Amino acid sequence: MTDLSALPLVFSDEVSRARTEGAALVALESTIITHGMPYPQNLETARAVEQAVRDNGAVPATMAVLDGQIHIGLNDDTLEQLAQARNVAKLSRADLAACLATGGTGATTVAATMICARLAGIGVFATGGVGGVHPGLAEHYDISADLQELAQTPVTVVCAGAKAILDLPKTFEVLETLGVPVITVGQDTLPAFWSRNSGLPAPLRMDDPAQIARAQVLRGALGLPGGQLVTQPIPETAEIAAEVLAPVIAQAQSDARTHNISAKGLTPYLLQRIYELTDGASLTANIALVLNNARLAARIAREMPASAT
Ligand code: PSU
Repeated sequence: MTDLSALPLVFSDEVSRARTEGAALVALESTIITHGMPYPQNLETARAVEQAVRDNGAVPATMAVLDGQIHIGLNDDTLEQLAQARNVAKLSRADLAACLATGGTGATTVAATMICARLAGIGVFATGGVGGVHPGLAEHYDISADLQELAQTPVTVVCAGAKAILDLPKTFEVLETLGVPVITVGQDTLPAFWSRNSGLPAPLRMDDPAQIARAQVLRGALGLPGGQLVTQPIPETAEIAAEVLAPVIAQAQSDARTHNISAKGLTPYLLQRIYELTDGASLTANIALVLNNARLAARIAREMPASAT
């Protein structure tokens, strides 16, 4: 067990109350706010996602590191400050402790949010899309730390697949190698973030939130480390067809190469470029899929016993 007293953890009033009452909790990340969407849509989305969790019977816990403290749940003022802040660090497993030690401020990626969720005893987390294997692996070895985190931290992550800017076949191969259950909800093929269908078969399909929660609990009981990746397709009315998006993604990737963008800067750059190239349509889709994932995560969280983590 982690010694929580040694950690600078700050719980929001809403999350503290939920913990006392044993209410269902859903973790939310902050990198999507600081690096994934422009202001003010990032703030509006963060608020709407929290509300979607509440409307579906759970309590939201948005994670961030502020002045060297891990915040589990943010109040509205803090959410607003974060949404407008510039040059906030993007924290993953490798830099979380260093940020705490130096009193820094940073937004949590999927990997860092999973770590914070586990500390807070939260077993379910909703986001848009996990990181993965970027294309051109031979020249630029870029694999998101999110994948390794799924293999070791027992949190069920609800997303709309990996972002379509990634090499999806390689991303799901890596997850298979790492022994991460990849579960699709409602269809037999993996979704592709802005589009419903990646053309890749879903390794597992489960449509019942109670079964998804139970599978996470049984993983723990079996002595298997790690979480599960739940992939839910974007709502039909909000999707952008893969054929429409493919040339846009190719253009954004070519622009990233021209400007020598890599490492932590790559995903935010590509998302921003695709937003520009689609006249904002990619953002509208991104918002719709995150909200949809928040609703499902709340339904899974309600089925998860507090001791699941
Ligand atoms: N989901 C979104 N938008 C985002 C992200 C998720 O809809 O920006 C963030 C998550 O924080 C995820 C990160 O961990 O993108 C992946 O970044 P990278 O490829 O650098 O690992």
